[in-house]
Amino acid sequence: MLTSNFTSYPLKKVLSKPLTSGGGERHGEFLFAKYRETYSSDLTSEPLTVSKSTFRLSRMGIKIGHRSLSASGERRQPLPLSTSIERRHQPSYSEFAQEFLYPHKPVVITGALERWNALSRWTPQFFKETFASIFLKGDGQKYTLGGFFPTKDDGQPYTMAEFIDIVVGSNNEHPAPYLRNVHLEKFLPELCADVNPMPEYLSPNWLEGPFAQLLETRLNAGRCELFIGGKGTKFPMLHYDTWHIHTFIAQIYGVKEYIFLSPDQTAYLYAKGNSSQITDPQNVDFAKFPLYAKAKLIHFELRPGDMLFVPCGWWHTTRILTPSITVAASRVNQSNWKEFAHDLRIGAPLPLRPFVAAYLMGVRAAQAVAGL
Ligand SMILES: O=C(O)CCC(=O)C(=O)O
Ligand SMILES: [Fe+2]
Repeated sequence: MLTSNFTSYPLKKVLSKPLTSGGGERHGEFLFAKYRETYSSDLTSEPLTVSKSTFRLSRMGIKIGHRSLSASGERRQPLPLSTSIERRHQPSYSEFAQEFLYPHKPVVITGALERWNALSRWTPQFFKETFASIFLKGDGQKYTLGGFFPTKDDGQPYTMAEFIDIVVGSNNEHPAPYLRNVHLEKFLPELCADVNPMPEYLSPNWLEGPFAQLLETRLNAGRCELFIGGKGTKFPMLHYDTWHIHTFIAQIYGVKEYIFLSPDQTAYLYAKGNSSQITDPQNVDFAKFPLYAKAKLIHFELRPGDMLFVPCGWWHTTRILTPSITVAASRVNQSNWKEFAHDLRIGAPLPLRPFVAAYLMGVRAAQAVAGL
């Protein structure tokens, strides 16, 4: 448990370790000073709703308070969807930071993954042929953030070949289960080279480094997570990512549809922690969730080569339109530190909050000194 880690971790030792170098001025304080002031005023007034249970649960793995929407009540046609989010081709880092990262504004970046071999190499067929007889299971892996391997009805693991056949044959009536949030480095380390180099937009990463060890074990240091699903497969919940992390979602193969709602829509979403009780945003029981009628949805597709920036606090979920392979990575840095640290603090049991606060101040100070 994180809480006991916090009590036992030697803070003095952490603070006395040597600092890492790197990063540079571009990601440093001047960015914060310049952009944060301009863009953060409405964000800071946003109520933070992460509960103690959410602190312990995964950002995606454990359902909280889901209700069956099919049991009763009025149903309507899917809501009219608003216009899409912005698409940008290879913005400079400072454009990205100024217009999207610090304002917490989503964007689809095109052309960021051009150097990834995965784009030309990874297909369902490639996974089937290369890893045919491996079992989809996470033995020996720490899945603190709810990585999910689908299993057969009797609980036995699929082989990759069996699973890919289901993915390819998937349809809206019988959707394939979702292999999701699986740590690529632990599951198929040989594939990590195919998703390199990481686009600059993912820098800096405060989830790694000698001062962030506790965060590393909880959030896998922001390393890549793998997702494979078929037509009709859905992410199981409408949510925003735990602890107000940002997430970058790189689409390798196939097409996915995303629904987004900005943080200012939270009042209409029947939130329990960072999950909404509304599981399917396009098929909602309005008798149970009348406020949802006011919610403004944003709808768009992600195609191979696209990279989506999901800013902290933005509600989202997805449905797969064609067999799909995706890689995602989480980030915390100056641009969402305040929200992240707040969630960690209020998620900790009351007596431990001062320790959590002290630890977080240490991490923050270390990053500042390192120039990140
Ligand atoms: O399936 C997807 O692409 C969405 C992933 C996601 O929202 C998450 O891992 O938190
Ligand atoms: Fe998410």
